[in-house]
Amino acid sequence: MTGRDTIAAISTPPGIGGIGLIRISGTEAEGIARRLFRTARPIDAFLSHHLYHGEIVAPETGAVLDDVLIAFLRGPHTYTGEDTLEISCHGGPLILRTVLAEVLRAGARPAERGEFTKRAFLNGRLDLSQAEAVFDLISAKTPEGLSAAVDRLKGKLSGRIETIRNAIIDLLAGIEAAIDFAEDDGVVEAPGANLLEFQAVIDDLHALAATYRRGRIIREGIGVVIAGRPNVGKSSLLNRILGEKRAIVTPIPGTTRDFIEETVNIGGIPVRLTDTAGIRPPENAIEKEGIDLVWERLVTTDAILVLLDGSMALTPEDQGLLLQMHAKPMIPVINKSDLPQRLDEALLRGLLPAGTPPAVRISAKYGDGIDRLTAAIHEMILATPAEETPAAMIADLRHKIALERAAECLDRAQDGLRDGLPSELAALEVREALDSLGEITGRTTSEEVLDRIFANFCVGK
Ligand SMILES: Nc1nc2c(ncn2[C@@H]2O[C@H](COP(=O)(O)OP(=O)(O)OP(=O)(O)O)[C@@H](O)[C@H]2O)c(=O)[nH]1
Ligand SMILES: [Mg+2]
Repeated sequence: MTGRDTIAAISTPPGIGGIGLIRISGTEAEGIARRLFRTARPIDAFLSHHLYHGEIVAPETGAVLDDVLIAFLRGPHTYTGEDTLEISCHGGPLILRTVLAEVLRAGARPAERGEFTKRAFLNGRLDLSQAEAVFDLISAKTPEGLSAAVDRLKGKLSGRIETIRNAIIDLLAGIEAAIDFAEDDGVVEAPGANLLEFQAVIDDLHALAATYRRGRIIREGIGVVIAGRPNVGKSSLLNRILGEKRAIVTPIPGTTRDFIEETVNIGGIPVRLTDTAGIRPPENAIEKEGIDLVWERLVTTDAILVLLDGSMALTPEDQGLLLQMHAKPMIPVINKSDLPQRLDEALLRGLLPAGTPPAVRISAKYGDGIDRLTAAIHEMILATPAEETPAAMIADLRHKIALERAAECLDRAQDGLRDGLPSELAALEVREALDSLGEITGRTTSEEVLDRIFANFCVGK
C-alpha cells in the first residue's frame, strides 16, 4: 500500500543487549538504506529478504556509527505489508539512538505506539482481532496465555467469526429473497427465513461470548487474597506457594502489616496472591490501618482463601470473618494439619455460605495438602474442569459486547419475523448484527477505537 509516510523505531527493549533492532516501514525504506548503508561491494539492487553486512555511515560527517546487518523486505510480503528495512545494530542504547536519529534525518518519522501493527491491519495483513492478539502474545504471563494468543494470531477466532458472519449473511439473503418475492407477486409476504436457523446463530454467538470469562482469566489472571486472624499461617502459606521466603513469619500475632503481593502460575492462570494483616480488634493505629485495608481489599478481590488454624477451636474473630464471606468465591483452608486438631468442622460447615467448596486441610509449614489447595483454587477460578478448553476463545470485553449486541439484534429480528412485522425491519436488525461482528475483525471499527487499541502497544511493535 502506498500513500503513507515512512516510520521508524527501535523495536528491541531499552537497555543493553546483544542486538538492537531498528525497524523502518514505508516507501522510503530502500532509499534510507541507500543513503546510510555502506558495504565493501556496492549493491545495485537489494534482494528482498536477504541479509547484508556493512556499516551505517552518517552522510554529513562520514562517521561510521555501527557495524550492522540489514535486511530489506519488499512489500507486500512483510509484517506491515509495506517495504520494510530492518537494521540489526549492536545492542547499546546510545548506538541505537544515534542510528535512529540518522534514519529520521534520512526521511522517516518516529513511529507511534503500535503503528507497525496498525499498518499491518490497515494493509490487510491481519484483521483487528489478530492485531490485538499480537499485544496479548507479547504480554502473555503463562504458557497457556501464550498459546491462547497464538491461536488468536493464527486466526482461530477470526475463522469462527467468519463462519458466524456467513451464517448471518445467509439469514439476510433469506429475508431479502422473501421481500423480493412479496414485491413481485404483490401478495402477502412469503414466509421469512427459517426461525430455527436464526436460533442456531444466536446460540453460537452466546457460546462464543461465554468464553470471555475463561479467556480473560487466562490472559489477565485473577486476584486471590489470603485472609484470616493473626498467626493462622497466612504468610507461611504465601511463602509455601511461592517456594521462597517472601513474607516475614514469626510466632508473634500481628507480624504482617502491609499487603505482600506476588504472581504465581496456578495451572496456567496468573494468580496475584496477596498476604494480608491478620484480622482482630487492632491494638494500635498502625495495625488498624493494615486491617482496614484488608477489609477494603476483600471487597475488590476476585476470590478469597480464608485461613484457619486447625490446632485451635474457631475463635470469635474466625467466626466474624466467615460470616462476612458471601459475595465472593471463597475456599476455607484449615492450616497446621501437622498439629493435634481441635477445630470443630461441623461448626465450621454451619458458618459457611451455601455453595462453598469443602475446606482444604494443609500444613503451610511442612507443605502437606498444598497440591490439593492449588487444584481447588484452579477449580474455583474457572468453575469448569481444566480440560474443557473451547476451540476459539475471546479475552476482550470489546469482543464480548460486540457478540452480545449481534445476538440481541438477531433476537429482535427473529421476534419481528415471528410477529409478522415487515421483513424490512428484520433485515435492518440483521445488517446491524453484521456491523457488530465487523467491529471484532475491524471491518466496521471506528478510527477512535482503533487508536485506543493500538495505543496499548509499545513503540516499535
Ligand atoms: N505447626 C505449624 N506451625 C505453623 C504452620 N503454619 C504456620 N505456622 C506457625 O505459625 C506462626 C505464625 O505464622 P505466620 O505465617 O507468620 O502467620 P500469619 O497468619 O501470617 O500471622 P500475622 O502476620 O501475624 O497475621 C509461625 O510461628 C509459623 O511458623 C503449620 O502449618 N504448622
Ligand atoms: Mg503474616
